[in-house]
Amino acid sequence: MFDNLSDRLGDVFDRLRRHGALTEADVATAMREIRVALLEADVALPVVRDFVTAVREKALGQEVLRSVTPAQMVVKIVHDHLVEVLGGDEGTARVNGIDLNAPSPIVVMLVGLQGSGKTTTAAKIANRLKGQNRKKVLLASLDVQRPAAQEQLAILGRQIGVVSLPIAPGERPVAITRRTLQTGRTEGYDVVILDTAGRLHVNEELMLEVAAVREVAVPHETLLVADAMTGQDAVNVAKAFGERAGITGIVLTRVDGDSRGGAALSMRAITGKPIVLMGVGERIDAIEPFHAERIAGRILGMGDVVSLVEKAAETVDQEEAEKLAAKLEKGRFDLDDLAAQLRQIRRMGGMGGMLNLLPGIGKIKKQLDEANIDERIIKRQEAIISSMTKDERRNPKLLNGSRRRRIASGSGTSVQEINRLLKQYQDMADITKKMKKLGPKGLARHGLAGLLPGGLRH
Ligand SMILES: Nc1nc2c(ncn2[C@@H]2O[C@H](COP(=O)(O)OP(=O)(O)O)[C@@H](O)[C@H]2O)c(=O)[nH]1
Ligand SMILES: [Mg+2]
Repeated sequence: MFDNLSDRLGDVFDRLRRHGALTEADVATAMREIRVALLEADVALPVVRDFVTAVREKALGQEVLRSVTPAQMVVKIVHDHLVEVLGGDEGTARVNGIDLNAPSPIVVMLVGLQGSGKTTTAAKIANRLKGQNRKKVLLASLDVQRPAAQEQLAILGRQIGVVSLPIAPGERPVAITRRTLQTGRTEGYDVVILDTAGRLHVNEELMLEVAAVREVAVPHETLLVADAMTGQDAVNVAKAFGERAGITGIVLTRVDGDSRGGAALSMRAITGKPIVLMGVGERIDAIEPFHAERIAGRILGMGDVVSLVEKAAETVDQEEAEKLAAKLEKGRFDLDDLAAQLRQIRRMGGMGGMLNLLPGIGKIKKQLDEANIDERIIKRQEAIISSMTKDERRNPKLLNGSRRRRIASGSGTSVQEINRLLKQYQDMADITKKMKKLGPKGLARHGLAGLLPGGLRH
């Protein structure tokens, strides 16, 4: 997967690398080429458009770190944005693609078109949950559409030593579902996996069947199984299922045969649902959890450049802190500054220990505690801010309802989260204004000197 896209992007960066400093024209040319590369990789048009816009915004606003070249900087920006588009680390809370944080039996329902790989995937997931996580798994086929579909699952189950629900000829999907849940409860299964029937295309009959089964099953996970090789079609299917079937995640299959990778890049952005697993072959063990970071690395093939820039970024923490201090003194504090602070907090390993270093910060501390700040939340907040345009970051007053909705879908968050972040920002901005009034001496008198970022570091 991604071979062609990798090559194309490699060429773009090679050309950039010859320059000493990036001009606006360089960035424009690179973005044009990245756009073509993404389109050739079959990435959906709106996703390409947003991608290019976001990267251009970041590239133009970005100061080049000491000790890296501008081109390396662009590689890093493209990498980070790829990770974001692919869903960041939202999949890491899952175990083999499944969120196991629910009472047993956890119901997992697989939906998708005929031939997308549902039955194979059901067995693959069952095999991993049993082998790696010691889960007691029950498989059940609701596929009464295709002859022998139920036998297919039973055979796979026998191969991996996982029980499948005994077949009752003539039984309808909803009745099979009831019997599966009953068996799951009475026989103490941890996870039951429902393998549903597909159709050749998304149609009303399929959606009604899925809805009827969902109503009875109340699945904890509804995973769409989609064939990566069908590219844009897979994205359209995902969109339809996302709107009608309440999917919680996506399994991309036949990734082994997909050299373009466009589906992977578009899915998360268009549906807002995470890709949780990738099927990489016909064998029962040919399935992998989806790691956005790793996939982005594979697409770019420039891990060394990315880590180089990351190292360089660490060394500018101090510079950032000093700049922020200067802004605070002038009583100016925008969302770029908040993002810089969030980054620092994350690098320093979370809020926990750090807050204790700050005297006289009771109000903020309480808010942060209430907001239950942890690393994942901070990352989401960073994602929100980086989905904003430069103007919006400078001037948060621009953020009306429709902009907030756009940012929510761009960052895979919700409008409520954005509202919370802006409230937090407003509180901080208010404090900086007060600090300005107090002046440096007043700050010291109020024991607030520690609030200045220079004071965060020891
Ligand atoms: N190469 C490859 N083949 C797969 C993958 N997943 C499923 N298949 C094959 O796709 C075909 C259809 O799979 P099946 O599970 O029956 O699809 P269903 O109709 O959605 O249940 C079978 O021949 C599978 O072996 C995959 O990740 N890679
Ligand atoms: Mg099947």
